[in-house]
Amino acid sequence: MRSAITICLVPEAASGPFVFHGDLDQGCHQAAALGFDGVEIFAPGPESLPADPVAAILRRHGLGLAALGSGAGFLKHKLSLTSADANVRLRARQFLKEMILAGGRLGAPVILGSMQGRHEGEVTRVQALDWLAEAVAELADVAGEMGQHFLVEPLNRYETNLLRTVDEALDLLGRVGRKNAKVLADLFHMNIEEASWAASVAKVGASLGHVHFADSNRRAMGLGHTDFKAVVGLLQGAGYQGYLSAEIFPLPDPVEAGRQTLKAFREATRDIPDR
Ligand code: LER
Ligand code: MN
Repeated sequence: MRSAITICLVPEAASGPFVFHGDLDQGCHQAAALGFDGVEIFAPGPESLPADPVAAILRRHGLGLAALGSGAGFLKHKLSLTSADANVRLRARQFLKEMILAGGRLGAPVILGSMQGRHEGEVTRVQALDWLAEAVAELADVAGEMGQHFLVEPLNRYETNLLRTVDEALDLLGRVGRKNAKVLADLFHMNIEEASWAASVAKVGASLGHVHFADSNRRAMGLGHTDFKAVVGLLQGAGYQGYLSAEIFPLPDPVEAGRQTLKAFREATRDIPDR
């Protein structure tokens, strides 16, 4: 397993669960100085991820790109794959497609989290899940052409009423039938929604594509009450070899949150060959 830390380039998400904010080069400098293997970028959109300059920054700091968050499509542009408005749904797909192309050029997968939207008003749950399945199939195919996974993230009940558990995400992926569409397990959301770590991790198995490494209170791992060594052991047992990416609040400050994350990462992965 590899360690990653989040960098947010979206001013509207300044109070969000991201460790470094504002500047990619500066965030990468701090991530590399702490000893992370990679970074995850929460960007305003595809236009802010030009392949050559971004790849040069990552290379200069010796960092991998773990994933790209797409939530700015929702936060900044109010785009959702399940909006009642067909034009909004179309623009949401377009935004995600361009993010996937930008990610593909940088060798990283894109996350579908808050852009899944929610069912409300005239849109039934059945209708929203139909639209979501159709969009995920199309977007996974775009990702597949770039040799990438497409990451589908269940969120807690305060953020969506669509995919909230690993089971619900797996049901959707079963309908979609694309091998490169994978589940993103955010340990903060899972702490709220899942009945059992062991059952959920066992169930997701090889469909697990990425992990948001956050404690129960969304602070750095080790600062809440998650038994992270047990959880990482379960992930290892499921054969997971990807990133544990710290999508957490920068508390007490970004550097300390990063240090604590790496401390927990190292403790939890110490006995894992090649991590
Ligand atoms: C939002 O809570 C979250 O976990 C993000 O990763 C979704 O885009
Ligand atoms: Mn997350």
